[in-house]
Amino acid sequence: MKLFYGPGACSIGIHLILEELGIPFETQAVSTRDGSVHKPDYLAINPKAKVPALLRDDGTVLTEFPVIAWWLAKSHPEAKLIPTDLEGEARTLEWLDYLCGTVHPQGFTRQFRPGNFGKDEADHPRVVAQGKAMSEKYLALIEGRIAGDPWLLASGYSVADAALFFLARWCVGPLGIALPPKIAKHYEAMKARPAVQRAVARETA
Ligand SMILES: N[C@@H](CCC(=O)N[C@@H](CS)C(=O)NCC(=O)O)C(=O)O
Repeated sequence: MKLFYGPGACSIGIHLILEELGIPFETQAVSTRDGSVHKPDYLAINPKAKVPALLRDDGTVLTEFPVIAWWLAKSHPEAKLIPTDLEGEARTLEWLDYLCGTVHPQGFTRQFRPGNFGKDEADHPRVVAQGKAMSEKYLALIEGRIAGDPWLLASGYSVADAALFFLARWCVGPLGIALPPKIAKHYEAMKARPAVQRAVARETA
């Protein structure tokens, strides 16, 4: 298997899940900052021009963070990265969908790529400020719905935690957004996991 990831991008979440599984995998960095995701070589892998993308051992490529996370967890039940009961699985997918499908593209992408939301550069500071306000609102909602301690689900660690990690990492890093207490505790607990440390070290080497 080979993970295509962008240094500093959301794909760190899939990277750390692969590390949690303890299976062999390769990685290839594709920058989201210099336009590499739009070059023909990468479009041949993922025509959506996004990371993460996972090239599987059968030669097929899987895209979309929530689906890759779900597929990896379900393919390796021994790693216990997703609850086995229907309700627990549904709650995991609910988190993944919200974090990757709403919080990331609405609140955070406005701050990283204001040009996606308005062509006029004069509007960009307003778009960034709007994205920050939206992100803070989303974080407050997430804070109130964390069911475990420190993990998102009361049942324990799951692939959903990998999605909250990349969002918190952006807050603490480039965006300078203060984390509410439970999310801050979650972030510290994620950073203490050896699998997370290995993924971060590879991406920042
Ligand atoms: N729906 C995709 C979105 C992934 C996504 O937005 N990835 C960003 C990096 S965090 C990206 O590849 N951006 C490149 C670009 O928009 O040019 C998923 O959930 O995997």
